[in-house]
This record gives sequence, structure tokens and C-alpha cells, in this order.
Amino acid sequence: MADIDPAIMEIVGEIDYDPDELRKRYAYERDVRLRPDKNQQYVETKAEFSHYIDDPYAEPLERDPLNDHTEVAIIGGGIGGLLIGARLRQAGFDDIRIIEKGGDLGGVWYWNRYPGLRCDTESYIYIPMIEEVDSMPTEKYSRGAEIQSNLLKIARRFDLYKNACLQTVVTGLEWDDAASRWTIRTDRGDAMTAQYVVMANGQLSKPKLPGIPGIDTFKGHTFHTSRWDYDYTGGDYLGNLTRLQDKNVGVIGTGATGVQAIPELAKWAKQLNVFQRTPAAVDVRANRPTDPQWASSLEPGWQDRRSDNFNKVSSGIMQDEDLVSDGFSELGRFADPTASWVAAVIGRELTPEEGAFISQTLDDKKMNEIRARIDATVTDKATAEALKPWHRRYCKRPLFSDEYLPAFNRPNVRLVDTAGKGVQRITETGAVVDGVEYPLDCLIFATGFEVGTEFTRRAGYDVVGRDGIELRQYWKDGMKTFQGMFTRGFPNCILVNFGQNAAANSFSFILDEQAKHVAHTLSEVRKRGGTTVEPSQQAVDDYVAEIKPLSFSQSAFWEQCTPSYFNGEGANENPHGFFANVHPAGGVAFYGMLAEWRNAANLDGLEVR
Ligand code: NA7
Repeated sequence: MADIDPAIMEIVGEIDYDPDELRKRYAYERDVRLRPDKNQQYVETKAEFSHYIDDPYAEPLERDPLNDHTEVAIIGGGIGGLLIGARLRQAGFDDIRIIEKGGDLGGVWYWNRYPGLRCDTESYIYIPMIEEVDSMPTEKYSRGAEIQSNLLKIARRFDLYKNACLQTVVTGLEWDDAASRWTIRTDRGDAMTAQYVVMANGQLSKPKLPGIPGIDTFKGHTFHTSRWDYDYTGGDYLGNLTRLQDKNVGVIGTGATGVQAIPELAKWAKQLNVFQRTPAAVDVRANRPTDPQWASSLEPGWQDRRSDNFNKVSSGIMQDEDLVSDGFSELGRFADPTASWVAAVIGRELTPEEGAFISQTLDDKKMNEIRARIDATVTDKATAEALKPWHRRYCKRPLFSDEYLPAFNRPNVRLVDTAGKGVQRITETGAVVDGVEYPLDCLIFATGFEVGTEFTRRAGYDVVGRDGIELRQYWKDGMKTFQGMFTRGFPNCILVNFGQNAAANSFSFILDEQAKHVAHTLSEVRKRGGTTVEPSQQAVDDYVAEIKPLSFSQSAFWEQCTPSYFNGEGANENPHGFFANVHPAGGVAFYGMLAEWRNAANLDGLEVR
């Protein structure tokens, strides 16, 4: 380390481990997990697996097909759809219809109800429009039920149930150029029309299953965590899973969901077998009740200010204060490889090598801390060793829990480590790892959601634009948009999603910025007396050129990572990957640019007719 500036060494602190050995271990653990079938390893929840995505919560609903017209149809009633509805209402749009698959609005917070469910970014910034609906989360990280009830407050406050179609699955969109409107077909025989369609059908919304041989042969009970079967387990989101007290339960998946659900399952199952492929990197959560004094001291506009502060801090942009001050904001110290906050501390620009050194060293030290916490918490040494993650912090969505590790100290909980290989086989009666069968009454899949497949496959419908052009075809080699939202040849059709835009740790922030963008654009078109809006070819070409060459997915960081949905299961060339199209400006600058574009109010790049 002799040639590193002492000021930088002071910031990163003592290096009391062997970085080369750590690199070798990370590379080894990645290589063990790389599979030639990459994203193809997963089973799509269709055909004989479609029952995994049935709605267990909704009562049957009958209604006649609709063929009426609305000004704005929003596909998806999750956070994105609700925010678009709210922002459009604020901009004076009355004629809105949300079309939602679920039995109620709420999106992921409607579907996910597993015990232990909470948001992982702070609720004061994650739950949108807290001020507008005059609400306050009861804890720093709210339970799922509290988040859902806040979302429904937005729906009621902005009258978004009016005209909504619940339990309705869109099956196709078709543009009628002569009439300047979309026809929307659904599984209920609807052929409604709308002047504008906003596709807000979610990012991680289609559950996926692991392609483990024999998965279709299991004769016990089974479900995906996003369709929790409380009839079988007993209890509710608070736990009390009393019907598991005489059951051998298996859970596959130790990601964000597994880490939250496993401690609850551990409390109630007779025997819980946790089948682990990649150990979860779990840092301190430190959840706490909301301090009423703090809540009453907040000044109007506090939520936006807090969210803005969090975005900057968690992106490594130096601020006087870290308002959220949690594990996510802490990650800002090494999330940004140029470590701009360090530059601010030492008073000069860093070389790229220095930035990479700081970022990597702080990451190593954080991961060492996470591994040391496992040793300090888990009493059985072999279990503790097997629970240790060997990858960089941002190779996977960072996880936080104070209940996950202690669950492995319970006598009824067994960690079945698969040494990176996953479950070998599922039989009629259990799961096999390393030739040993673990008998199970119930097998729960905490295996996440489809990522890295085409948008239209995840959405479940194709979009036919002007002159019969199909979105499936048009985007087959990757998305082509302006601002990640507007597509040439698909007038009046706007995408709200994490696609060709920039990442931010709080997903609801991205969705709200996009919702403001939709409301602004439609208002401006209205002001101009227009009926259609679409991006110019030049605007799309320029935008795509701007983001493609610098996409995150091509960076060395992701290549060195253990497989995950972040790096397309190691398949960086996947044009549909999670980070395949990310704008290089980063979240703060990118959404700042969108806000400036709105301020200019000239719809630059869009053609209005
Ligand atoms: P994730 O984060 O995609 O996690 C899925 C988990 O399932 C992960 O631990 C996987 O292990 C595991 N998995 C997948 N296939 C297998 C097989 N074949 N055998 C064993 N284990 C397997 O989904 P979550 O629902 O936890 O979280 C989704 C997002 O929701 C999250 O990022 C938040 O943003 C909210 P792997 O790590 O791939 O080895």
C-alpha cells in the first residue's frame, strides 16, 4: 500500500486482511455458481406451473365485458400505477382507469403477504405521499400490511377506485391510428379504448420457480412466497403459523424474501430446512418505532427533502447530514467508484485507481464485518461457516435483518447448504441435496421474480403499434426508448418501470419521478391541443446512443460478481438484463435531468400532433 496517499489510507483505515486471498475466494465462489443455462435455469410460472400465481386472496368476481373509452388507462395498480393516477389527478385529469390483475390495488404489496414482510428501504421515504394522505408509518421499516394500507389511502384520496377494473388481466394492446386511440383487450373479453396507455405493470412482478429436476413431482403442499397460503400455515402476516407445528417445512431461497420469512417459519415449523444456494449478506437492521416527537416536529415538504438527501447520500454525494442514516445510506460510502465524498474530504479529485481502491476496500471491510457478525451470532461453527457470503456487497440486493441469523440457533432449524449448486432434485416426498433426501410436508419457494426476460413476456401482453409493429419484435435486441418511457411507433403509450433509466435504492422514488413525468407530458400535450405524442426518431437514436455504450452491465464489477438477477445470472450480454440499459449519469443526475426537462416545458424530443 506504499504508493497510496496517506490521506486515503486514513479514510479506509487499517487493512487487517489479505485482499488477494479475498479476491481469490470471491472468484472461486462465483465460478462454482456460474451455470451455462444462466437465466434459462428458471421455470416460467405458466402451463402446469400457472397455479403458483393464482390469486389466493380474491373472491370470485363476475362482470360483463367492457368496450367503453377512457382518456388514460393505467395498466397496473401498484405503487407506479397509483402514483401516476395521483399525479394525473393533481394535474386535472378526471377520466382515468386503472386495470389491475389483483383483487385490490397495491401491486407487490397486494401480492406479497408473507409473515415477516417489511420494506427494506426506510418507510419514511419508501412509502409514497405520506404527507399528502396525512399518514405516518409506525416504524422505521414498516410491515407489508402497513405499506399496503398507506397505498390504499392514496387510492382513496385521489379517487382511483373510480372506474378501476380489478381482477382483470390485460392480454393485448393495439393502436388505432385513424382514431388515435388504443384498444385494450383483457382476459374478461374487454375491448376498451383509451387515448393514452401507461404501462405500469411492475418490474419484479412475475414469480419464478427454480428449474430443479422433479419440481412437478412433489406430492406435499407447495406455494410461492408471493402467494402465501395462510389456510395451510395458519396465522397471518404477524406470524402465528400454528398449523405448521406438526410439519416438516422446506424453504428454497435466501434472498430478500427468504431472509424476512425464515425467522417466522423457524418459530412455528416442527422442522425447518433452509436450502441455501448462495449465502445472504445480512447487515444490521435496527428497526425502531417512530418517535412521535420527531414526527410532530416535521415541517411541510419533509418527505421530499428526506428522499433527496437519501438519494444523494446513498450515491456517495457528500451532504452535511445523513437524515436516514441506515445501512443503505452507509453503502453510499463505497457504492460510487469515484468516491466523490472522499474527494470532498481530502480536497482533490481521485484517480480512477484510487476510487476503485477505496470502493473495494470499504466493501471488503463491510463484508468482513458481516461475516464476523455471523460468527458472533450463530453458535454452531459449521453452520456459521456455511452462512458466510463471499461476494461484494452490491453483487446482490443488500439485505438487513436482526432476526435471520439467530433463527439458525433454534434446534428445529437446519441449514442445508448446497455449496453453490442448489437443490439437486425434488421427489414426491422431499428435496435431495448431495444424495441425501430431506423429507418435507411443505415446500415454499422464496425464489424471487422473473428478471432478464423480454418486457412483453413479463407483462403478459404484446403491444401492437403503428403499422402493425409489435413491441416484442421492436425490442427484441433490447429496449429503444426516449427517456426510458417513450417509444417511437407506439404513440401515447408510456412505460413506467426500471428500464432505460437510472437506478436508485428506493424504487418508489423512481416511480414517482416517472409519474410526475407522465402528468407533465400529458398536460403539455393538452395545452397544445394535441391528441398524440411520441418521440422523434432522432430523440430515440440520441438517447439510446447515450446509454448503451456505458451500460452498467458491461462493467468489470458485475463480471466479477457471483450470479444474481443484477448481473443476469452472470450473463452480462443479455440485452434484457436488469442493469442492461442503465443511464450512466446515475440516479441523482438522471432524475435531475428529467426535472429540468419538465421545467423547460418544451417537450423537447417529443412530437405532438
Ligand atoms: P431473489 O432476491 O431473486 O432471491 C431468490 C433466492 O432463490 C436466492 O437466494 C436464490 O439463490 C434462490 N434460488 C434460486 N434458484 C435456486 C435453486 N435452484 N436452488 C436453491 N436456491 C435457489 O428474490 P426475493 O424474492 O428474495 O427478492 C426479490 C426482490 O424483492 C428483492 O431484491 C427486493 O428488491 C424485493 P442464489 O442467490 O441465486 O444462489
